[in-house]
Amino acid sequence: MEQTYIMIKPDGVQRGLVGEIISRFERRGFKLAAMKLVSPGQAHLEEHYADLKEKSFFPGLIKYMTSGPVCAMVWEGKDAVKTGRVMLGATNPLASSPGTIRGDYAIDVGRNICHGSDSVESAKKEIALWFGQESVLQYTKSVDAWVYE
Ligand code: DAT
Ligand code: MG
Repeated sequence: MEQTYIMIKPDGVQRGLVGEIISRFERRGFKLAAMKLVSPGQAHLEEHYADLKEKSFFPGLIKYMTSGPVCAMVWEGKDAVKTGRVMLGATNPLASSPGTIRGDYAIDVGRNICHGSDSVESAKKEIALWFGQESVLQYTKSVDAWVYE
C-alpha cells in the first residue's frame, strides 16, 4: 500500500489542531504507520524544502517551520499521496475549498498548518528524511475489510 508523509506544522500544533487533523485521516480509513512530535533544526528543514531554496519566501518558510514542534506522520492506504493532497487543499488556504484541512483552518499561505507529500517519489524521500532507520510500522487493521472491497 502507498505511504505519504504528512506533517502538522508549528502553527497547527500551537493552535491545537493535531487531533483534528489526525482524526480526518483516521476517519477516512487511512492507517497511521508512524508518528512523532519533533523540533527539527534549520538544516533538516532546508533539506526537506530543498526544491524551494531559490524562492524569495524560503528564509521566511524555514524560520516559520523552525518556530516550534511539528507532528511528523506516515499515513498508508490506497492512493494515499494524491488523496492526502486533496484532503489538505490548495497551497494557498484562501484558494482551498471548505471541507479541506487548509480550507477549514487557515488563511495565509505562510501559515497553512499542514504538509503533505506531492508525489510517491517525494513521499519516499520525506519518509526517509524524517524517520530514517526508525520504525515505520507494518500491522493489520481489522477494519480494513470494511474500508476496502
Ligand atoms: P505545498 O505545501 O502545498 O506542497 P509548496 O511545496 O509549493 O506547497 O510550498 C511549500 C510551503 O512553502 C507551502 O506550504 C507554504 C510555503 N509557500 C509556498 N508558496 C509560497 C508563497 N508564494 N509565499 C509564501 N509562502 C509560500
Ligand atoms: Mg510541497
